[in-house]
Amino acid sequence: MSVIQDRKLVEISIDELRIPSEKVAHVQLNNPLEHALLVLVKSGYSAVPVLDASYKFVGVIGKTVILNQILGLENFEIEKLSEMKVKEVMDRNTPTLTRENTLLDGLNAVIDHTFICLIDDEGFFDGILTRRAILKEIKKNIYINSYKK
Ligand code: 2BA
Repeated sequence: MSVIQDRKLVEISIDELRIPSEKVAHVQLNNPLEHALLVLVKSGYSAVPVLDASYKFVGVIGKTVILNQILGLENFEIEKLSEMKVKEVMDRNTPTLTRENTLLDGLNAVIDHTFICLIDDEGFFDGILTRRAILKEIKKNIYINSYKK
């Protein structure tokens, strides 16, 4: 069933579309790049959240930035994968939302990002909102409304 139905986009909280933190692949600040690349390749995702040791959200790391870091002038400098840590190359400027934000906030955010990390009021990681979840929900609503007419 659609969670939108006759409700406005601003009345629906992101909580209803959230992927909970325990189902989200992540890496930690002090992990070597080798571990992060392994998580990314094995999970199949192009980017995943980065958490600190207390599970607070810090940023995002993706395959492209790792491969760029180890790319030398003529070949890949594979030893860098064990020498460098996630915290040295990750992106710390990614937007976040909370469960209480609305579907409209989520829709605005996923225009420029494939997923948005959710945090609680103390900064602890609280799951993600994906572009797929938002688009699926909006698509269901379009179908429901087109059958009503
Ligand atoms: P990408 O990894 O670039 O994935 C782009 C889209 O490809 C995903 O969109 C999904 O539709 C599909 N996809 C990729 N890998 C998949 C897999 N292992 N299983 C099922 N479908 C897969 P979204 O679902 O909208 O996800 C957007 C982004 O959110 C992903 O981008 C990834 O960076 C992140 N993501 C999604 N679920 C995640 C999870 N459980 N753990 C960590 N990151 C996740």
